[in-house]
This record gives sequence, structure tokens and C-alpha cells, in this order.
Amino acid sequence: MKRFNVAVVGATGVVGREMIKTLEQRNFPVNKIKLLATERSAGTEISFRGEKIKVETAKSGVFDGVDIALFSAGSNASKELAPIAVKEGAVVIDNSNAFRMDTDVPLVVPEINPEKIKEHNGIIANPNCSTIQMVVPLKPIYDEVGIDRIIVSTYQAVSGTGKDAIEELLQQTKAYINKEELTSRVYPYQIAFNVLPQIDVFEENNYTREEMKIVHETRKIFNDNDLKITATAVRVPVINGHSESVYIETKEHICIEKLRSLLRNTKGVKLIDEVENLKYPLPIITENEDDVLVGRLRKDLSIKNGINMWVAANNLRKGAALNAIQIAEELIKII
Ligand code: L14
Repeated sequence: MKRFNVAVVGATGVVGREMIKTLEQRNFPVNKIKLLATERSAGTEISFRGEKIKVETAKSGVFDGVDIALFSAGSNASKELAPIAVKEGAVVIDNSNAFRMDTDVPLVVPEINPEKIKEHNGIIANPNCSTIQMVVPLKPIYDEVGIDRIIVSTYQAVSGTGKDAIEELLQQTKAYINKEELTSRVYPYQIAFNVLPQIDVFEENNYTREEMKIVHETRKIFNDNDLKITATAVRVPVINGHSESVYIETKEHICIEKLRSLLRNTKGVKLIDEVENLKYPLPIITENEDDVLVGRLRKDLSIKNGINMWVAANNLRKGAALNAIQIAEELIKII
């Protein structure tokens, strides 16, 4: 079997570490691995398949001989280094927001549009975590009866922001219990025992960038610019695992029983919908979970084709690292 030289850019971050773990767990055919990060983190040792690997500084020249470069070091690092990596011969799978909406960059969720991968010009974008976990369960419904409109509200964990945000939530929780003063550095307000209706920066239209990412990316992935969609993105004091309240209006009618059987047969989805046993998706049960969990399926009682559902997924895995590596798995079939 052919083996590939893989680089992970942002190797010391929460998504980078999850990428390394996922490459191991899924037995990705890695020949050599290169772990890259900013100069500040260079020298850190991370183990891969029982071997300790030293993290190197990500800069031009290091991508020589690299087949696939997995980027998760933020938009600025991607904008600066991804074109360099491409020039040095790598195919970049980028987890940041830098290139997602570029027309010549495929935006891929392998369960939905794997055929786009072959259209890449060196860069393939991984969608936003909140987009991914919403489109995976909506795809079979979209194909079966059509979707006219989506209203989504997210309940996003702090791990999406990174390790400093996890630390901030833990510190604030401890300080609160000890009746000490709470300090906020990562978020504009206290996140412990609070919810923040802001993720990423505000745009001119008064939506946050996170909300607009969900709108634009969903249309691009479904290849449907007429799709009516609106989002509210909220940060909650959860360490890991994003949840979403997803409301859809379908074009044609679909009964809940049919919807259940559709989702039961959808790859990448796990239906947990037994209210009689209090079973429904929860962020804490997404810990070792690759699938998107879906439950609380119910009809909108006030309108004909409205459906409510509750979705939870591990934002570091399916929302980021796993989706990126699934893209890589598809990519190596064609390179
Ligand atoms: O991938 O949770 O565009 O703060 C940027 C914001 C990921 C989540 C992205 C967060 C998002 C992140």
C-alpha cells in the first residue's frame, strides 16, 4: 500500500493533537509525519505511534517532500503558509476560515460532496464545526423531500476556541466556587455560569462571523444559493461537544417515522431519540464519538412542514480533525 508524508500545522493545538490521534486511530497510511507549529511551540515532543516526535517551526522550506499538509493553526497561519505548502508540493487540507468560500477551493464533508475533492487546486477546505454537524443529518432529508428553510441555534463548547479557552472556563469555575474574582482573557465576558451570544467577531449586518459562516458554507456544500437559512451562534460553558437546535421546513411532507428511518440509515449519523427512556444527544456523550448524534425529532405543531431536532457532535472530531482526515482518506484514493 502506498504511504504518504503528512504534516500537521498547529500540532500543539487542541485540533492538531486530535488530528495526530485520529491519524493513529484510523491507521492512515503515514510514511513520515512532520509536526509543525509556531516558533513558540517548537521543540515540544508529541508521540505518534509510540515514537516521540519533535515539533518544528512552520515556515517555508519545511513542506518539501510533504504529500498532505493538515492545517489547523488559525486563518492567519493558513493564509501565510498554505500557498507556500502548495508551492512546495503538498495538498493542503485547511481547517481554518481562510479559504472556505473561495470559488476555486472545494469545501468538503465526505458524506455529502466527496466528488468535489478532485477539483482542488492545492487547497481543500474543512468547513466550520457548526456547519458540519448540521449538514450531515440534513443531507438525507434534503435529498428525500427538499429543504426550504433552516433556522439553527448553536450551543458551542469552549474547546472550539482552543486550549486557553478551556483553561479560562476551568479557572473561572474554580474561582467562582472559591468566591474569588473571575478574570476573562479569551472571551469578552465571564463564560463560567453564563452564556454568550457571540462567537467570532461581529459583521456589519449585526450577525457574528460564525453565524454567517454557517449560512454561506451550508449553501456552498448543498450547492444551493436559494436555501433560506438563518443562524444564532451561542457559547455555553461546556468543555467539549457542540449542540444545535435545528429547525427545518421541508419542501414536501415527511412524517417523523420516515425521518427516523432515514436518519437511522445515514452514514455518520447516530439516532438517539427515545424520550420515553430520557435518551437524547448530549455534548458529554460525544467524547469518543465520530458520529453526529441526532434526537428530539418532532413536528412543528403550528405549521405544515416544520420539523425540530437536536443535534450534538464532538466539535474537535467530526467538527474538525476527523472530517479533515476523512477528506485525506478520499484524497489518497485519487493521488
Ligand atoms: O473554524 O469556537 O471558523 O471560537 C472559529 C471560531 C471554529 C470555532 C472556525 C470558536 C471557527 C471557533
